[in-house]
Amino acid sequence: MFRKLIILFLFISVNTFADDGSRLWLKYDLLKDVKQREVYASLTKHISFNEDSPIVITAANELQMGFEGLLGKKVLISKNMGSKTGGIILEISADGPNVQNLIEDGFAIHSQKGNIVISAKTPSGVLYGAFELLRNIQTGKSLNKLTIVSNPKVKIRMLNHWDNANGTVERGYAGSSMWKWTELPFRIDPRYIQYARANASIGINAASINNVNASSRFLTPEYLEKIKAVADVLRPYGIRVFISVNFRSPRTLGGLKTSDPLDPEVRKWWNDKTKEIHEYIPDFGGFLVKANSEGEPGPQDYGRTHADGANMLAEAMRPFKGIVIWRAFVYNADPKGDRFKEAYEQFKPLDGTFDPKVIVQVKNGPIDFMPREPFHPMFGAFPKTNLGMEFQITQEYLGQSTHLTYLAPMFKECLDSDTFAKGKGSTVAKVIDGSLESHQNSLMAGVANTGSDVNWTAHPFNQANWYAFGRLAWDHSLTSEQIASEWIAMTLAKNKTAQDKIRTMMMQSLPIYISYTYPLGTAHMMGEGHHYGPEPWLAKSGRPDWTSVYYHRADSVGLGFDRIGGISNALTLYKPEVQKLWGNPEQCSLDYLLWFHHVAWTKKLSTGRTLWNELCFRYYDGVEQVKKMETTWESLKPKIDKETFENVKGRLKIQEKEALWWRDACVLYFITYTKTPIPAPFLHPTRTLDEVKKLVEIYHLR
Ligand code: BDP
Repeated sequence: MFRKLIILFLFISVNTFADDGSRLWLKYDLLKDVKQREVYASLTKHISFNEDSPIVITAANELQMGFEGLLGKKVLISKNMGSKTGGIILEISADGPNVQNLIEDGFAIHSQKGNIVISAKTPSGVLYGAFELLRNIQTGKSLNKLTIVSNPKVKIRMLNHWDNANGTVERGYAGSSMWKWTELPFRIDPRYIQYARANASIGINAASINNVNASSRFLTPEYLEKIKAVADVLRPYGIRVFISVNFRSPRTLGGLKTSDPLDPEVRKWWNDKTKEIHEYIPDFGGFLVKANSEGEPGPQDYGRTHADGANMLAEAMRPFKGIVIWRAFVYNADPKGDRFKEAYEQFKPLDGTFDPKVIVQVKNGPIDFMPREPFHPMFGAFPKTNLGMEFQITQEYLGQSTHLTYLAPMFKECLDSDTFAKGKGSTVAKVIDGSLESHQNSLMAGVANTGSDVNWTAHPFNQANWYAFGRLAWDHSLTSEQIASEWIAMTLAKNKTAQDKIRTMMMQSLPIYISYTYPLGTAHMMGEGHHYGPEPWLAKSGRPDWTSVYYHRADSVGLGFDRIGGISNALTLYKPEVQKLWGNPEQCSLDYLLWFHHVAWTKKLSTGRTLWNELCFRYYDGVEQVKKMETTWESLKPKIDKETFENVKGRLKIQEKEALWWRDACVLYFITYTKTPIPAPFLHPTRTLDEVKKLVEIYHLR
């Protein structure tokens, strides 16, 4: 009787187990299908390796852990398998039919003489191969007759953490910093290892650990000790650490009179500091620099250029493998200018003057991580400079941690854009993977969305954006649907119908978000400072280009920023083919229309509606679509873990409330210009513009 009770208790506890999301996509829960488990088990009877580097050992351990969880059996690891079959061989080798086509970090998986061989030229390649094999099992793929050859398209696949020494995270929406600086180097939080595993599983091989608005403190011996401890944890997972540096450090830290990059003492200071860092972290990745941007110090403070600053650091890095990542996110406060053009204009004369060790990191669009931006005009216009991509995974302008927005389609839209730099097919992806101009260094960075929250990203679906970023950095030709399918199968649901529904929800989520926030190519209308919720009426700020009216330019005639003529002419920064695409308001895609044109409220668009009616349609429809997402999610209840289900359900409710906030704020504000009623069948909002303006206080945002 007692035994029966225990069994019953175990049964109940297993079935009520709530998933707190902490295991991300590496859940390794026992596969329910016994037959399927047996098939996998027969192919994974042992694990062996031919070279015991720490990274290869990591790979073997990960496989062991994965098999134990997924297949419910402990598999032994040994050096050299002998004549056994039915196992996994991890093999570092320089040649061989599959290995010849591999570059650093690439891997091949094939069946050979009754075993599955994961081969690579480097230990990290073996690690990525091991995770690929596990992913195949997690997503229920067959392991028979495997022939996978996979090379990363981009060399440095990196997360940028905007984490501060005091534990806060700039634009972080998932708790506080995951780095426990006060505990380091003495205590290693086990989450660092989970973090490393998650990154390695999607091919991320670099992390800058502190905010780009950088404190010099990170270069002190005290902090280098701490960063070394982090680097030691990440190293066996193939991840190299970068530090964001403050350009004024020679003065603030070194006591010098200047930080002028051409001053010999300043150069010596950086040379010595770089050497010192390498004593702590021999495989140091390099520096990430935000200079002369939003008040940060930089070479222009001394009448020098970005290239002078970057090249000085590159010189300090010369004896080592590391590199210098120099951000192109710069803009001056010129009320007569157009911020769209600032970075291009500051950097264009410097093309060809940067040291090969420098990568200029460019945000995907010309303004600032807006939900939809045309690709940055620097892509395709700097043939002699290594250009890297900077995406924002943390959803500063994309609903932060309450709105469900799957970002892979946004990343893809930018990567797949054609710059026409060298004729048709010169995509942004080819610029940043180095293939268009045969550059050796290539980079894709993503501003991380990780924090101290148990599930890392607050919104369970935000995990998918971290996942998608890594997968696309590895292979930008993957489709958003493919990536979503993988992620769903590994995290949320095994049931096919449920998977399909969730994928559809994810694929529709970004267009829905854009619809009730920034339709038709509007931009930068969010609340001041906190960047949450709408504030299209914002007309005064520290700088004109921090207001909303600077961007939407609403007046009694129409809406949108004329970048064809007028003060801007920004469209001319693009190649003629691109100009043709966006230059004519009759032909310009509605997605980008108001980025480039000031369109009359009464103008009939390709949809048959006037601009005003179309705008209203999108705002109202966006809200309805959120409600539909809620209904879909409700229908998935029996198929989803309870805790995750309730978590998402609650956030969708907030999303609905805030979609309404966006809708009412924008239509009530723009109607003051159009003076045209909201078209039927939509009903005029029940609250007034003044009431909506007060919401920012009611929601405690200000
Ligand atoms: C902006 C953020 C700000 C960052 C800046 C940057 O609001 O917090 O410091 O980007 O990228 O979008 O440097």
